[in-house]
Amino acid sequence: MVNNQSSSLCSIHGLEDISQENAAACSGGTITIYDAANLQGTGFTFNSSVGDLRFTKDGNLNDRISSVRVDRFSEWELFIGVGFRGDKLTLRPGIYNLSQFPGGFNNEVSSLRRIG
Ligand SMILES: [Ca+2]
Repeated sequence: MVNNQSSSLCSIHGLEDISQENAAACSGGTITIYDAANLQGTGFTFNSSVGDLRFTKDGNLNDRISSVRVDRFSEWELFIGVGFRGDKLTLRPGIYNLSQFPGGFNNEVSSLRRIG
């Protein structure tokens, strides 16, 4: 799990004792998903595709995502169904509340695919 403190860790040069997950976040390419709007609640970070959010290293995250942060150097697709099925949302780097998009993505996303 990577929280908001990871962005400040990234700016500390010469810091070697950071976790593997923080290192991934610092190098870019991650998505962090939150179960509340405005990047609130608990954040869970991934650097590769997740085909089924019911079963992740952090437990069942299915149909819970309300906001996301897409890190630099990456692009992600969020799907309503598991296995990259159903309606999808394509997100470039930035922060988003899923309620801002039409199609009912809030609390419905079930898989994540990294496409860039
Ligand atoms: Ca779903």
